[in-house]
Amino acid sequence: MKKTVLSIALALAAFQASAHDHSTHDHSGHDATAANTKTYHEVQSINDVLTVENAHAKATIPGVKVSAGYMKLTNKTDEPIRLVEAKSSVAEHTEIHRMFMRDSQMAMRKVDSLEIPANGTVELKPKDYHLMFMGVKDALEPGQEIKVTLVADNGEKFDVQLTVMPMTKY
Ligand SMILES: [Cu+2]
Repeated sequence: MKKTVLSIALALAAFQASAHDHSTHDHSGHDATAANTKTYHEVQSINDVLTVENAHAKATIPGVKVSAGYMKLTNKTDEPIRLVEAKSSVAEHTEIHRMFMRDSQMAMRKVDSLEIPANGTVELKPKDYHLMFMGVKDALEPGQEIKVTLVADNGEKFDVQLTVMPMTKY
């Protein structure tokens, strides 16, 4: 299964290589990303409904079983999409979170739903919405691909591939 996912990832990466824009990414200072740039998905057209860009997750720190995932989601339909659940086999619990300021400190909480406006976008990014992986089973290593299933309130599921990025990226 893992092998299948990887070969699809490589095929996709090759296919998208021509559209790959390096200018928006900082590739300096982390040699381990040589592998990442091969498997990194700039754009994943999931289906007629959703496009995902720049989906990535943080590598885990040794001994810490928590990670976060980020991506830009584009809704291609005339109806809003409400994501109510995220699932991944890499962690005991995967949740949709949002960071906010509380008493001048950053805090975060689980959100019940994340709305992608009709014909609009939402970005999961540091200090904002993100996926939270808690109870990560095996350390997430840079270059690894992990699958996350996003579930909408109408039951529709979207499988997204996230590339694990080195901690130095943050
Ligand atoms: Cu969080």
